[in-house]
Amino acid sequence: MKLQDRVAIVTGAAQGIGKAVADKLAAEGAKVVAVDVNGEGAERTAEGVDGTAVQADISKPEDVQRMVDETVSRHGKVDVLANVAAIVPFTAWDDVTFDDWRRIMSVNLDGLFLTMKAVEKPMRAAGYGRIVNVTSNVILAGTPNLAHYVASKGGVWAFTRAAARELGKYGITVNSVAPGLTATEGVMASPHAEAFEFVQMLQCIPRRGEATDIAPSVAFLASEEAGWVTGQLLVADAGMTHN
Ligand code: NAD
Ligand code: 4PL
Repeated sequence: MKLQDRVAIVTGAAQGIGKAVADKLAAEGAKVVAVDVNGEGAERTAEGVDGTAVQADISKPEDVQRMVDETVSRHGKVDVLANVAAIVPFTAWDDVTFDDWRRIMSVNLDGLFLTMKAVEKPMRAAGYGRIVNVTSNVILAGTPNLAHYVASKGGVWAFTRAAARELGKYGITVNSVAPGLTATEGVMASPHAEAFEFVQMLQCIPRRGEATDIAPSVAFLASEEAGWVTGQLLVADAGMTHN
């Protein structure tokens, strides 16, 4: 088990990739703090992994501080931050408004800034940390109907590189995982669900991506043994963007 006795905060843990990450980190021995704006969903995930839940909106500084305070008061430390929560829109370019843009940025980018700032203190005190930020292969593919999201996820990746540079001296690694199209509750309830057939033709491995296909990449980067890997992008998309 790669994460025995490690304490892991997973945002977006109510469903989809976040839930699969919570399940996988727990299977590797971690004590999981399942965080989501959907408090009931976070509770369900936490129950399944014998972990704890925190209802929090990652775009709100006071929620994020409470998330870290509750984790440290219960477990005494934060070893892993898996940033999975995000808004995944489907909006034709002609219909994207400035309000849409700002809302995406407030969750997908402000949320990263706030969570990373908040875990930095306990991680620096321990001289140890593993931060994994989920971006998307849309930053390589320029996928349509997602321009504001693509911009936010490009920011996630660029910020990951910068933070890796800033935090390495404290024993903290910062990496990104870039999934391709994945069958999650969010995607299956959106027009993205119709893209699987097309996307499978672009993949090296021609089947539908599931949340459990993504979680092991996050678990590796969250593990102690990945300590020589930082500022990296691990693309988990069945080779869709390999060329
Ligand atoms: P999803 O919509 O199924 O689940 C997202 C979860 O995040 C939900 O439980 C939601 O309540 C939570 N959340 C949203 N805003 C939040 C906030 N402000 N504070 C706290 N929690 C919040 O999404 P998913 O498809 O599982 O995607 C998860 C991650 O993977 C996202 O970062 C997404 O960008 C990324 N991703 C997804 C795909 C895909 O095809 N599903 C592909 C590439 C990247
Ligand atoms: C290939 O991250 O990676 C649709 C929606 N298609 O959110 C994504 C692809 C979507 C993706 C994504």
